[in-house]
Amino acid sequence: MKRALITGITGQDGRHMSEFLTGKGYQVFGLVRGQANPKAKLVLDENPALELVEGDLRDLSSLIAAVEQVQPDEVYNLGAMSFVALSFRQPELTADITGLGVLRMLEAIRIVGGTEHNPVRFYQASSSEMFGKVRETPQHEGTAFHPRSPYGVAKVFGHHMTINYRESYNLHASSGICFNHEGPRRGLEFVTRKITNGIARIKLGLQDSITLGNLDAARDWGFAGDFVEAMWSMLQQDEPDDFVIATGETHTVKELLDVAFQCAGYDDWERFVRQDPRFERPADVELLMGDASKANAKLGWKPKVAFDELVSMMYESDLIEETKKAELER
Ligand code: NAP
Ligand code: G4F
Repeated sequence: MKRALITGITGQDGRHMSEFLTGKGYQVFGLVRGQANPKAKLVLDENPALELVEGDLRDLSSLIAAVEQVQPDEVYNLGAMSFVALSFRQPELTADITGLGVLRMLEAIRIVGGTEHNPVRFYQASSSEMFGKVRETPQHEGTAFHPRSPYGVAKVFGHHMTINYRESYNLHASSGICFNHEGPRRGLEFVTRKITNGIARIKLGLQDSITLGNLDAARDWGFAGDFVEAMWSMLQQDEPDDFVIATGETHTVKELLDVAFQCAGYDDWERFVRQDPRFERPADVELLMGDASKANAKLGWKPKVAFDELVSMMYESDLIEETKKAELER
């Protein structure tokens, strides 16, 4: 039975990866931080086969202890301060968790090591935010980085550290340069979920509008469940490498609003949307669109869930969740 250690187990991708790897017959361990992490119960309820270990990406000794305890075959480093807007307000914390956290995880693996016949394989959650002010469209593995946020800069650091450990220590270390991926487990702070949840609440009469920032930004939005399959597939290759994971389609926030409001039967989203500079960033990434042809050719990966299906899946899930909450409050 293969053993996998997942950081960021309480996040969107960690929860998908936990289920996916358990389904593949892995023994799965998830790193949780804090003395009483409120999301620990949720992830154990979702996957009772999961085992939790304590540790924090800001604390090297805790990561060494976790790797010693788990003795993983594969480590998926999904933990991060992942909210771009917050990274402008807390840049040092972002550099520490999202940037230095990668170095600490790599160090923990290097120090503990695997066996000669069974070295640890490492996955780093790199990001399309690294392309930032994009130099070309679509973006591929060879496109130059120009990060536009403290988060993007921290991810570039983690990305290069992963390559450095691969080249210096012969570590099987791969990065997925993942474009935006979403789903019902997406945090409410991200624009897709903020919109689908807001529309569900409007439909139920619980709120009357949604307040947003930049509506012209365009993203390549895919489904998180599809993306974790690509991450796993990277660690099954003979050679480590870096791969863009994306759908190849791009949509503006306005297009997202159109599709999402239509799911709820509204044709006129402008009636419900307010704009507030509070939700704008000091610098934004205007356009992302990925070219995942390398992942398609080498991993046989392609996305299964289309943009409209993804938005509808999220809206329907939010409607059910908000209806349940409203009934409980009655
Ligand atoms: P997410 O939902 O925000 O989850 C982040 C996870 O990181 C949470 O489990 C969080 O745990 C954990 N974490 C935060 N600080 C930590 C620390 N100091 N030590 C240990 N764990 C810590 O993010 P996601 O969407 O699943 O994304 C997974 C990874 O992919 C992240 O690295 C993200 O930057 C990257 N990524 C995401 C996307 C995307 O579109 N989703 C695209 C490209 C790259 P708590 O519950 O304790 O806060
Ligand atoms: O949903 P977002 O916050 O995602 P963003 O910034 O693209 O970052 C996500 O994807 C990255 C991959 O490219 C990940 F690395 C990262 O961890 C995260 O998962 O914002 C998307 C766009 C932005 O241009 C933002 O300015 O939507 C725009 N937007 C407009 N109004 C808003 C809002 N974003 C948020 N979160 N909230 C708004 O009210």
